[in-house]
Amino acid sequence: MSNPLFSLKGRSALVTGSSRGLGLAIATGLAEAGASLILNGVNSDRLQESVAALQAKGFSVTGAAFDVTDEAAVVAAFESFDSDGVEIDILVNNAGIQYRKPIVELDSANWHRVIDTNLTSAFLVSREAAKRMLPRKRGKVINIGSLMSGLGRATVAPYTAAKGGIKTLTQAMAAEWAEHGIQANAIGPGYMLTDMNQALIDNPEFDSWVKGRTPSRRWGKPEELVGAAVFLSSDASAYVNGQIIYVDGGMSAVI
Ligand code: GCO
Repeated sequence: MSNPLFSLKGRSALVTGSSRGLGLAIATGLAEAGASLILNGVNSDRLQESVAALQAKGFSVTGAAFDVTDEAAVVAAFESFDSDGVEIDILVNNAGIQYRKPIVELDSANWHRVIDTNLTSAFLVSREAAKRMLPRKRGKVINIGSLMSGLGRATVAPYTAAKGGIKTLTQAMAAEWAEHGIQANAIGPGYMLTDMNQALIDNPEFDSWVKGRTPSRRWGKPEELVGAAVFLSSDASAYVNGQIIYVDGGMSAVI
């Protein structure tokens, strides 16, 4: 019998960018902890496949296909949650993309695309969620950062800037919302086995660098984020605000 402190029974969670990868792993873990899940993605076919897969496991899951970078679409999505009587208790801002290019070769369109998807979306979605959480005096916002929330790597400047912003946006959210019963925190994944990283995983030199630089001597598995996500989604973190929990095999702790 797991400790009721970590139970998410009776809670609704929205996870952005959760058709696959880290978002789907986190959504699955929150569902296993008892939450009702709303998956999100822009590709409705892929989204529905993931919804069906989780429903087949007996979880309470629906899908909401909207572009988290499109302000009007975000506002409309929350208005439809309202009209459906859905209250979002837990928001996980996971949507993110990667674009690798040296700064001097980087075009501004791709800069904005990464910043919009990885950072501005967290503002847009959290603003709508918090408008509804504040009167209820309870809520959880979990922003997915990265090792790059605190460290830089060559050729991933927009991703690094966005993830650094995620860390400090989380602190700003805590500053405004903690007194109203809303806990805003972040998770900083390390090098995880995801589609986004496949090119790196397949690169023997990069693969051995990750394994040498990480105390755990391996890449992380998406499901290894679930513990931190359930903790930050549950009553167990009622007095935790503005923090980032690195789930990175120890990479950010060593030189
Ligand atoms: C890269 C990777 C990283 C990881 C992760 C590390 O190109 O270095 O994509 O950004 O995805 O964010 O925490």
